[in-house]
Amino acid sequence: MVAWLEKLGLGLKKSSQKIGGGISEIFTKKKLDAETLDELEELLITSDMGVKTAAKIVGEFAKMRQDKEITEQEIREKLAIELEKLMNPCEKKLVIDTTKKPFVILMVGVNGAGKTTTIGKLATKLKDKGMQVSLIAADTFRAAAVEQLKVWGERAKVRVFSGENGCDSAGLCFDGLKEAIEQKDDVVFIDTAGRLQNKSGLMEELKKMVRVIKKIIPEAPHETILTLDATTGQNALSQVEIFKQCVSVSGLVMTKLDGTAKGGVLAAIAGENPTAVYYIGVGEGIDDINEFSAHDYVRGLVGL
Ligand SMILES: Nc1nc2c(ncn2[C@@H]2O[C@H](COP(=O)(O)OP(=O)(O)O)[C@@H](O)[C@H]2O)c(=O)[nH]1
Ligand SMILES: [Mg+2]
Repeated sequence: MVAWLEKLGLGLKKSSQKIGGGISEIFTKKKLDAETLDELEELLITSDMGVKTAAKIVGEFAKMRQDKEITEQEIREKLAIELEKLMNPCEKKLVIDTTKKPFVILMVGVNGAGKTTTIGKLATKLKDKGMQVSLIAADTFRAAAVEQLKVWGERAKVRVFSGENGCDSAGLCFDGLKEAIEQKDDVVFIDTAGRLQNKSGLMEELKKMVRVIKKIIPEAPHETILTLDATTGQNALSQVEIFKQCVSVSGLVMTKLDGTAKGGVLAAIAGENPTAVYYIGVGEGIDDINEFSAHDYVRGLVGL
């Protein structure tokens, strides 16, 4: 756990430097007044927390006594408390119901968001817990995508179901799920394509995939996880909206929180389009992922 907190702190460093540095600059006169509140709001917006979330948080600061001296540390603590309150409802565990065999997890998200990598990381975790896991390579558009999933399958020592390059992804899901049922897999991850530049095409493909999945297992997919790349900042917010229009997103994984100053975007999502957050990723390695903890995340973000 300590190792993870260190990783998380390091990962969020750019974000916390921006927010922490901003707080130091704003509160040189150690006063909470209309001017500093405005500046704080601006800082939160430029830290990708979104207009609505920033206003809400600053509203809480405005309720404090404004004539009293306040230290930088107190500002950080207060910010962490308010952000944690906002984000707590999004802290959800990804629970695998083992009575559902196989438990089907559909991974969606734009190209490069980190779907395949996240599948590899999560498959490893579940396999280590003793579950029988398989992966379906339904991003059939690019040969490299299938190869990448196979590499993760080898690392995680789990079966990968794939078809011919360019084959129909829904058809592949159908065959892959039949195989998973025969093999009595506990969990199946379905990796999908994310070519958002052809939005309607992609969305139709995803919808078709879900229809086909339901033909085999009516209550599946049991989870539809949207993977978001933190470095895209506010764009992640519109991705949540777009994907929710097309599939029933049950939770999020936010990747690449390492090396970006845009870590605040998760607070924007919590404020504007609350969605369960299952995991956060802070690197490319197999262990660079952990369950989302609002408390740890917020403290890392604010630099506490
Ligand atoms: N730094 C960093 N890189 C990541 C993370 N997750 C994924 N990546 C990298 O992002 C790139 C795209 O990931 P990929 O899984 O192929 O995305 P996909 O197109 O959604 O399947 C790869 O180079 C990954 O190694 C993360 O949490 N941190
Ligand atoms: Mg991929």
